[in-house]
Amino acid sequence: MSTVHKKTDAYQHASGGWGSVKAVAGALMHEGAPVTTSRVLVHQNKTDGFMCVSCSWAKPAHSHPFEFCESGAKATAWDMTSRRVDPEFFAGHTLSELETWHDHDLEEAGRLCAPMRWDAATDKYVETTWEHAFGEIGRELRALDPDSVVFYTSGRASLETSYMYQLFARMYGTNNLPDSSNMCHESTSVGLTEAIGVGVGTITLDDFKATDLMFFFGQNVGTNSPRMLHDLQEARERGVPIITFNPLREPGLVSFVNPQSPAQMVKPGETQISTQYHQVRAGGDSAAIAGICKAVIEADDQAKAEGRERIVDVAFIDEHTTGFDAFADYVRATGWEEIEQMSGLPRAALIEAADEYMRAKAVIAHYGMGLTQHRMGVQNVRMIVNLLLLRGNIGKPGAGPSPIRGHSNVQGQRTVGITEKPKLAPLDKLAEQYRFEPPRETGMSTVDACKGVIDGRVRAVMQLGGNLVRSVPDRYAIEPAWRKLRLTVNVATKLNRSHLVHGEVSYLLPCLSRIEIDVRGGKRQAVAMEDSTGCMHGSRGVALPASDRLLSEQAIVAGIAMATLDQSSVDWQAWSDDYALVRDAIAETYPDIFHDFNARLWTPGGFHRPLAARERKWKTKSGKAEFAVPESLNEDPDMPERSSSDLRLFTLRSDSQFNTTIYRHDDRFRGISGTRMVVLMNPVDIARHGLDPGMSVSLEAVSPDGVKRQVDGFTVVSYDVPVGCAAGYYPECNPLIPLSHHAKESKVPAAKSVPVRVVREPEMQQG
Ligand SMILES: Nc1nc2c(c(=O)[nH]1)N[C@H]1C(S)=C(S)[C@@H](COP(=O)(O)OP(=O)(O)OC[C@H]3O[C@@H](n4cnc5c(=O)[nH]c(N)nc54)[C@H](O)[C@@H]3O)O[C@H]1N2
Ligand SMILES: Nc1nc2c(c(=O)[nH]1)N[C@H]1C(S)=C(S)[C@@H](COP(=O)(O)OP(=O)(O)OC[C@H]3O[C@@H](n4cnc5c(=O)[nH]c(N)nc54)[C@H](O)[C@@H]3O)O[C@H]1N2
Ligand SMILES: [Mo]
Repeated sequence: MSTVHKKTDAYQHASGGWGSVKAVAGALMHEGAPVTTSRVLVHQNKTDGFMCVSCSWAKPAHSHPFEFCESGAKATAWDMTSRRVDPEFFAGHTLSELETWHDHDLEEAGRLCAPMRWDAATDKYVETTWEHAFGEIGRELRALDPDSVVFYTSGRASLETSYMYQLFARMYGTNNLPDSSNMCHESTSVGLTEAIGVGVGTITLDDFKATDLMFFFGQNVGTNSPRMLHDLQEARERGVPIITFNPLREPGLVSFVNPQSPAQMVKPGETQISTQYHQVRAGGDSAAIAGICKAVIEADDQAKAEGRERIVDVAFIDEHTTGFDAFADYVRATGWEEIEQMSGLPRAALIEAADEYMRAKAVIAHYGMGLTQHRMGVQNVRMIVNLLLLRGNIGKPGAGPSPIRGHSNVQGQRTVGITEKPKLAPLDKLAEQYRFEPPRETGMSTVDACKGVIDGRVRAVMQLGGNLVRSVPDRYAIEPAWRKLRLTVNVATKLNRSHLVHGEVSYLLPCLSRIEIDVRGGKRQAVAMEDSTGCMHGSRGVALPASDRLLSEQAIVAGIAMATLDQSSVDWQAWSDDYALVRDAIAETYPDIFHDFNARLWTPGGFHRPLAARERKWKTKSGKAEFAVPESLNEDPDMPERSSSDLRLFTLRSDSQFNTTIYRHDDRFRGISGTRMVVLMNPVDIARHGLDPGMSVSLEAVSPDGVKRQVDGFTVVSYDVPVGCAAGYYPECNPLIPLSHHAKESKVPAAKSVPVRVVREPEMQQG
């Protein structure tokens, strides 16, 4: 049986504090470059420095002396490691052997150093030249049907790289431009666009100063966007309540000690973060929000009947919205019994939240993967909007929806055209600017691309960052299918599983990290990104590159474009030698957002993109903000009746990982160390299944298609999870998720509600 060191009291301390300082120091020491790395950290998220490679939280105009957090420092240390995966490393290992390594060990082996080509005779990656790599990739791509090629982007690439990449893919002939947001906030892009006419959040950092209530739905701020804790702490010090909905009591959402506040560090004064904490059932958020809205509407009905001041914002609703009456009728008609059953929360708890909501004049609703990664993920987003619209909480200071994005430039990539959906890209403008006919058919999303790899329609996959064979669902079907591809090209900083599961022709192309100094055309280059609040920032690397054979992502995209396209009106060479020219091109395509891009690149605090919804202009079908009646409060209405022993598994990140990158096998905040192969269960369910904590179990998916999906060697951990739910780690649990189990409209894999059964492993395996 694997060892699980779980403190019985989980993590009793606030997040941040000395634990965080110790973790940062540990990460720097471990990666072997403590002095230079700590110097580098001073430049993190500063106006003239580099944008952190971790999350996408906003960067203030007046920065703290150390504008980084534990997670960001770990991510920086990870990139700045002194270890190298150079051609000598690859000479010592076949890919079949490397496949036996753990994911953590692959990445920990160090930074990739030189362009490599897979050699079939020796089953090894062998060093090649950039020229040869571009030449062969170009020849391969020219021989393929563009619709059989997929160009994936993980969310780190800069605005400049992303713009070049989408333009290249479209000039080549395809809209197959899936990206990480297809697995992440696509439910937001779809839901918010339908509801308020913009696919992104509408708040800025200034709104934190004007708000008087914040909601937190399914986002784990202490681990995944810790710099935001400063903003939350300041709001809490002003007395702003925070109401959290999360199946787990996440320490970072409970309380916080600011490691950069000497006063808090010396006399441990924690800031309580959440003033109400509701442990909603996984997938129960639509029901919980329906309950809050029901309480608001009922209070409003009463106020109206008694001739008192109305509770809903009647003037706003009349002038700015459609669909209010139908929505109000729906919540009136929905019984508390159904709401309680679906949300797992008592009526009193939802009324407590509603009372606070009705007292507040300006409300922000933050949310994350706990809301978007569900079959009803888009509906969840629409329910957030319904809640906000009731009291006019969009388009005024201190109020609005706040989807907290993941990767550091995932939002920006969409802004500059990385999308499989032609209607989201300015195709007419691109046609005119570059004198070519862009493809008009819808391309493949990430889920579609995976289906295409499985059914053979896809012949080549290029990944600009990312680790698809690990991050997507249905790993046991994905990996064998991936090996049948004709061409795989990976642009990456570190070795991962997707580089080992390769096609007949396979290239591994190492790129600079954003932290590193990038000199092209004799000049030190800068790049730009967009944060979660729609703000654009410049970023300039400060560290020496890991190897002299690395190229920037811009240069790699340009190199492949030149080798692939017969002719092109773009001077790719000039663009790859001077990124300011790319910014000019972006400004020409998107003048509203990016006019004077180069001049505004270093604006302290960044420059904002205009957002119509902030001005209460609604670019929706009706021209108004739209209420939506939910289809069902059940988290998966299409799923046939399930047995009462099934659990609803939600997959999580620990504080020691960045997506598929596993720094350590520990989860400090949740008190789990030494392994990630655990399933967190409520003691009631443990007993009901005849199990004991510490027991070794298998997890079996309850799959509608009859395919067996199972993972073994998991240890039962007793944890404060709602009855009927269970939690496990991403990506270890990904083999359990059927590819078809995704949000209905947005196709985001429903990683937060996977029906599973827990099965005791045979006694002999119990060891
Ligand atoms: N250190 C670090 N930072 C990261 C990342 C990382 O891996 N490591 N990843 C980055 C990326 S790409 C992203 S998208 C973000 C992700 O950041 P988050 O959006 O925080 O995503 P998760 O950690 O997957 O889980 C979110 C929370 O949702 C809760 N939850 C699960 N199911 C439900 C539900 O049904 N309802 C509700 N209300 N809550 C639920 C979980 O308990 C968990 O606390 O973080 C980014 N930042
Ligand atoms: N079960 C489950 N599955 C999930 C999720 C979940 O919560 N549960 N979350 C989903 C989410 S929100 C996301 S965003 C996806 C993420 O999925 P992906 O985008 O596929 O994966 P990452 O782990 O972010 O990618 C890590 C790799 O990117 C490369 N890399 C790092 N930095 C750079 C760089 O600067 N440039 C380049 N070119 N490469 C770089 C490194 O080689 C590293 O190994 O996973 C999704 N999958
Ligand atoms: Mo993400």
